[in-house]
Amino acid sequence: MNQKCFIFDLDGVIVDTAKYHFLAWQKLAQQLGIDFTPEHNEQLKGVSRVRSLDIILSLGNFEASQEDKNKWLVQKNEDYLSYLVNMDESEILPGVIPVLAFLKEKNQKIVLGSASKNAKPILEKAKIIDFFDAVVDGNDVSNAKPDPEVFLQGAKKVNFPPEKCIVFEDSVAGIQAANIGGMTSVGIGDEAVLNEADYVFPDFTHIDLNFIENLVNK
Ligand code: B16
Ligand code: MG
Repeated sequence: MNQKCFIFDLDGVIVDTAKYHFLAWQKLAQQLGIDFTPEHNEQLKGVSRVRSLDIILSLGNFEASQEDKNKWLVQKNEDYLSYLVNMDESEILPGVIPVLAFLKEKNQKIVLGSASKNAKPILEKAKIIDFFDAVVDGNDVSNAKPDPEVFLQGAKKVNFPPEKCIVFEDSVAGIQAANIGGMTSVGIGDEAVLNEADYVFPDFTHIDLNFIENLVNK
């Protein structure tokens, strides 16, 4: 039986939590008098919480103590979690469930590889945690994407070599991480932005199950 390991990023691939990250960061930016737009928010996709704060502070040429930064990181996460309180399976991006169900039916390994420290509660709220054979998230890794650590840890958890892994990612850093890790990369989003990926689709509704089957048998 052909078996591969399919690794999914979370935000921007399975669910669109970027909009909630934006609202929470925007609230903090306003409080600090920093102009923070949806365009700026693009720079935060796939980036860790700590690094995201540094990017926002640099937008406003803002110097801050570590103590203040720690306080703001807690505040931002509390605000972010408050937006997730009512989250449910309706937040799953179109076309994702048929792909997960197909992979499950074909006995493929399914792994989550996300920078988010909130990944597990999000998968639970979306009622899809049972699809996953392993979850690696921001609590497990010390090196952020484009370092391949998150994906390599995921592959190791299910005992698969990188060359048998396929990564679905919406961020440039995530595609680079998959490539550096020696995995097949599938970009979800704009082809012009994700041009380093082996394959790119605008979203999962554009992914034919034959494409997935070909990856399984490659
Ligand atoms: P948290 P992903 C990333 O998730 C988000 O894209 C990024 O915007 C966020 O800052 C990061 O998770 C950390 O999230 O604050 O929940 O720990 O795309 O890697 O699934
Ligand atoms: Mg992402």
